[in-house]
Amino acid sequence: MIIKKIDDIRGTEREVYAENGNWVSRRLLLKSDGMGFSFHETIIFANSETHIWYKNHLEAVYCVDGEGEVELLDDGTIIPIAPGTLYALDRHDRHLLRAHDRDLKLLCVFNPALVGREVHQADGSYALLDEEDTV
Ligand code: 9YT
Repeated sequence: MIIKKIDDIRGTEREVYAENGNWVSRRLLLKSDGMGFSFHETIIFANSETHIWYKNHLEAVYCVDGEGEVELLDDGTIIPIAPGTLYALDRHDRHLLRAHDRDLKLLCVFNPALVGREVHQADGSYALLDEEDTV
């Protein structure tokens, strides 16, 4: 059995900050853990907007704290995000993720699993990487 504690991840390779400063992702499970998915605690900082398009991954996101919204770029639909809400990007939906006036705390699952220190590429995606690739 694998046991991880969030406090043991802070300040390590598994704590990844967005290059634009919009979020921090603490990666509790990665590809190397062998579960077939990765599992992250992600904090989206208050009053931020992030363009995301996970064209190479499926992601499910469950909100446990804060308040924000997702805007789907295909049709402009706005989905309010609050504790208890899950959204799953089953269509690789292009979207904007906004945190309102408090940080959003999200639990995120990625399939295929992220391998390590991925940050968003210019188009909002993560590259598909093998463990030996560096990011
Ligand atoms: C919800 C979302 O996709 N935020 C961006 C960060 C990502 N979840 C990650 O790498 O943990």
